[in-house]
Amino acid sequence: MSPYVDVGITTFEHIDIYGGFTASGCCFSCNLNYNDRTDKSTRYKFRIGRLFSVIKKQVNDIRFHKNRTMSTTNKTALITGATSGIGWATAQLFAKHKINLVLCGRRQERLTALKEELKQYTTVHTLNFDMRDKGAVFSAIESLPAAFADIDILINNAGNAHGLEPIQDGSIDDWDAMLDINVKGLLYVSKAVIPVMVVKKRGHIINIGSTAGKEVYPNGNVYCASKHAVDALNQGMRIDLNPYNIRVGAVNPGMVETEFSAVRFKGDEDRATKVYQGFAALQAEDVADIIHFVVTRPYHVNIADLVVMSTAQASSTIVNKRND
Ligand code: NDP
Ligand code: 8X3
Repeated sequence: MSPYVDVGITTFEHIDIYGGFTASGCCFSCNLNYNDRTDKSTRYKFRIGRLFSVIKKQVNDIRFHKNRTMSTTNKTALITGATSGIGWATAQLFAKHKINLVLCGRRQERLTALKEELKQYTTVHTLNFDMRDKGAVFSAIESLPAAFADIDILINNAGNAHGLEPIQDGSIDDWDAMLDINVKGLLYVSKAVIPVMVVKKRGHIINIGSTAGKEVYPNGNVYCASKHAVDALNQGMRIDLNPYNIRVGAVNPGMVETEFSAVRFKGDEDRATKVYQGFAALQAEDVADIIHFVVTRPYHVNIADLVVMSTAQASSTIVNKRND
């Protein structure tokens, strides 16, 4: 259809779009001269064509500035480590924004409870696998029903610290666990999900790193190494997936009050609780809010690398704790 519309001049003198945008302002910007009634019809057509393209652009600008977010309704997100902490809170928030969910973890009873709770908001599918088990990761993701297989958002969240010992006293089993889960498991899940995104030339991967991936602290050695690896993989994924229009970014929290320290200290709840005493630590919901903010930016905006700490924390080792 031709963009040129043959209308009388007075017809568009009173165009009013979204209250307040009038033809006079528009004509000013496209330099249409009302009084030049001697112009040939073709020149009017040309100018009216320009007028309509200016109107279209301004309407788009108004819409964009009114709501600078991207809708995630009916998108599908796969979240690893959804049975606890940051992953759990992200699943809750995503569900309330009608994002279809694929929720992963090892604790089946928690996955079942989550699905039961969240199905009032969105569709939920659960996958039970151990991130260390390469075969299990691939067969779980390959088993996704069609309604959940087209993943738009991948939250690489599952992971933990195991132990807090000087390097000479560290447990090899702990080292294996951290490198196998936090690094290799993240790679397996990414390898299984990325092809879908490459084909459609669209997708968003958020890697949950840590301040431990930005600086090393005493006794953090292998956990810090695993999170430095996540930092490197975040950059590497962003570079390699750049030709495919895929967004890749990391959210790197400081201390968050979750089951993280209970796992690190192997169930020693007293020691775990003390980590978060005397200051207002980040909560899992704070990080979930940030993850939701990241995924709802307009598609041309990619938050590549974000660090968040509680106000009381200045670095891995400097935390302003009350002495009471
Ligand atoms: P939680 O311990 O509360 O949650 C960890 C999640 O990871 C659980 O859902 C757990 O599920 C899953 N997970 C752990 N091991 C495996 C495995 N082998 N296979 C499958 N899933 C596994 O900790 P957070 O929520 O705090 O941690 C989430 C992420 O945030 C981690 O990557 C962590 O390193 C990072 N982080 C945490 C910080 C903190 O201070 N809490 C700060 C910075 C980053 P299940 O046990 O059911 O398998
Ligand atoms: C978790 C935060 O400071 O315990 O990644 O390493 S910290």
